Amino acid sequence: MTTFTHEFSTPAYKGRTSFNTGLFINGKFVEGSDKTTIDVINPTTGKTITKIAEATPKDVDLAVEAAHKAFETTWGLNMGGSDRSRLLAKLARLMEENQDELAALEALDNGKTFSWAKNVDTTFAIDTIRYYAGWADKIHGQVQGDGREEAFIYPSLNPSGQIIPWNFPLLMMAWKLGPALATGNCVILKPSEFTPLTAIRLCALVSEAGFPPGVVNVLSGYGHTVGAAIASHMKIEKVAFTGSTLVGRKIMEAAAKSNLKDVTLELGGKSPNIIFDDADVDQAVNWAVHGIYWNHGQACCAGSRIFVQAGIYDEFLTKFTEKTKSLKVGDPFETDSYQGPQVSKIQYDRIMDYIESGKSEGATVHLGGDRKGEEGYFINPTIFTDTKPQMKIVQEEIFGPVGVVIKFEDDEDVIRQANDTVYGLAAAVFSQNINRALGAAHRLKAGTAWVNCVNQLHANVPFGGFKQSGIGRELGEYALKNYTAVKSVQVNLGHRM
Ligand code: TXE
Repeated sequence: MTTFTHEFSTPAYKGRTSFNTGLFINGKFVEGSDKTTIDVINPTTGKTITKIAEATPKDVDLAVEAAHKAFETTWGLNMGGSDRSRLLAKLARLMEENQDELAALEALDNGKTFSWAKNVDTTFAIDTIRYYAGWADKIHGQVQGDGREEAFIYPSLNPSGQIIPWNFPLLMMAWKLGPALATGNCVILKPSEFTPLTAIRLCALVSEAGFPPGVVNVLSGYGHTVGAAIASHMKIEKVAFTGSTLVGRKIMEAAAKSNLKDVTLELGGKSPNIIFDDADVDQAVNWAVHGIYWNHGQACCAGSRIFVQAGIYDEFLTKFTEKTKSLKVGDPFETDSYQGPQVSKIQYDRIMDYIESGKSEGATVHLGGDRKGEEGYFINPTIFTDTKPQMKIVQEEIFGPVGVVIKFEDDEDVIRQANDTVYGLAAAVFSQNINRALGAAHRLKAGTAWVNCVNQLHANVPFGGFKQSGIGRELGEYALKNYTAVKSVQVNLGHRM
């Protein structure tokens, strides 16, 4: 079994990490049943960082068995909410104590900057676990009755499968683990094969916090093998997935064809960011830059279609271009880097193909459109103008640092264009007229509508998509519904037949 040891000696972080890279099943690190491994690549250099154990469907069976056993003995209805709360709070504290190391691992295999990983990803992940620690002893049902009978409606708990992507590895894990563990579920979680390091490292903290064996199982592996085995498993009663719409469909199909397990999906987006002519232009520029370039454009809610009203279009484009030029693209461990490499060669190629398609369909590359440097998967922040509504770069999720800036004339037209996509994850509007802004927010078909801001996410605010951006909501009280099933127990209070 392999151990990953690494000495970080960078401007942003100095420190040592060393941990087992096995699968985490029933509270122990183990090899995969076929003893195969996966190479983890550093996107900054394109070189291998380490090898991790690769799970197979046989390992899914082992994890499911462990989860069922834990559910029947130490977890589920066998541990009270206040004890689950205490364990989650302890996990949050351990994450805080190891926050720099977790942020460094995130920067290493994902390529995001250490400072974003520390100040956003890991901080928000800790907040999320702590938020759900608060819920664990407040999960309750209802009592309803007509005087002759009382029906107690309370949650019954299922073991759940969770499949997460590579863009916010630790954060997506926290979004999934928090509500599942708070409600007494056991979990079989598959991290992305591109970014498994923080998920594996977190397992040691889960053990240290005192979660019973089998409650959290983490299986690194590929989607078409382990992910598919989770989605179609007959003894997993729920699957929660974040990733592409393409794979989301497969998950739903597998759930339907196997045991009709409950499904929640958080999928792609092509979010509109609408700047009306009465917006504070400088603020709108700052937010729009963050909207599209945050996390290298690899955010499902990225404001990738920037609609700007004709009267301020030239001023906005000039200022937006200047601000975008000022973003430093470089090593994620340099303290002044804003943007690191894209996560993988596959993702890099996918984005460059989109840039080529924009060019060949006749859009103008206003800025960027090329790679940065010779090593790793860096792409310069890119702005397209002169687009047409049906171009691929306007309709499809690029998931890279590529924004399209579109001029519009009137409010009606921009709402129609903004809603003209298969997605409906998020949207933003900028205006100093509150009636105009709220009116637009109301009519945008999106699970989240931001007014005079973008990419604001909080543990207590639900997040999820309309249309093909997904099913269900994560975060907030809503996410508890993803892991509970209502049971009605009806009690006869003396009514005789
Ligand atoms: O995603 P996949 P990819 C979008 C984004 C990106 C595109 C492709 O547009 O360019 O998807 O990225 C697992 N059964 N998003 O190919 O494949 C996989 O191992 C079960 C948006 O990397 O969907 C990983 O753990 N699982 C998104 C997870 O699914 C399967 C974030 C996501 O990978 C599987 C990521 C299968 N058959 C990409 N195939 C967001 N909503 O934030 C793969 N997986």
